[in-house]
Amino acid sequence: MRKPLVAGNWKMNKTVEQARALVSEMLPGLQAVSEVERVLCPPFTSLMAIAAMLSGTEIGLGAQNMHWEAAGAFTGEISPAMVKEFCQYVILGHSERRTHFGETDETVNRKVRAALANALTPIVCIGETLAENEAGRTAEVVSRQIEQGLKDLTPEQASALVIAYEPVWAIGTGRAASGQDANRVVAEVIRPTLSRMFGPAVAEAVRVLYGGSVTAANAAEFFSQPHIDGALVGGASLKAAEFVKIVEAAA
Ligand code: G2H
Repeated sequence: MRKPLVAGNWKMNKTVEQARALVSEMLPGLQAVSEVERVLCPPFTSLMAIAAMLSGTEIGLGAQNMHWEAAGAFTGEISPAMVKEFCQYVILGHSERRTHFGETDETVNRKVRAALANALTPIVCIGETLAENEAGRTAEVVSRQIEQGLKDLTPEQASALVIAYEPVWAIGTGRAASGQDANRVVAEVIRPTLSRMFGPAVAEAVRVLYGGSVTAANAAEFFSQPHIDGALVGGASLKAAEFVKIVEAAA
């Protein structure tokens, strides 16, 4: 019922020339897997070039961040309309943005509302740190991130977004959560929180991805879980053959 989605978060990697080469290498493999919604999220500087390469394909393009304001004196920032020129998706609230750039649930909420108002699909990242996990605070942290990050959305808006559950201790560390553990958080915390806020139909309809050290070797373990609808892939999305394998595993 929920179409699987696999997005590649390239983070701060690839010049335009390198980005073009990577996309050329993976494009034929990606195009063959139409059962999966496929999204590439290169850095801002490559969006225009990659948009041109993806034009006429069903592969989506996403930015990794944006500001919530429409325009103005915000040096170094990118507006929703600028993202919308090239993209259909935008990753918001990634833990690296929260940790290194001071993003909070409140700023994530502003960005989510701005993305939806500009007809962009937000991929909203949530997840607990290692210390929170070990202190048994996963449910509290994850539900707070949803309650505050998705505050004041209508059920219709909420049903249009995508959530990426990324336990912070699993990101880029090579130490993925187990499929069962991730599924349990989605089933017991994420969907019930969405249900309380927006009703059971929305909670069932929203796609929830797993993120954190997903590889071709472990992807199937996540995709076989009933509540996990795909993945937000970092490091492994920079390797063409491996990323195609991950997308194939979601089909
Ligand atoms: C988590 C993920 C992509 P990686 O940040 O968002 O990255 O797969 O490298 O852990």
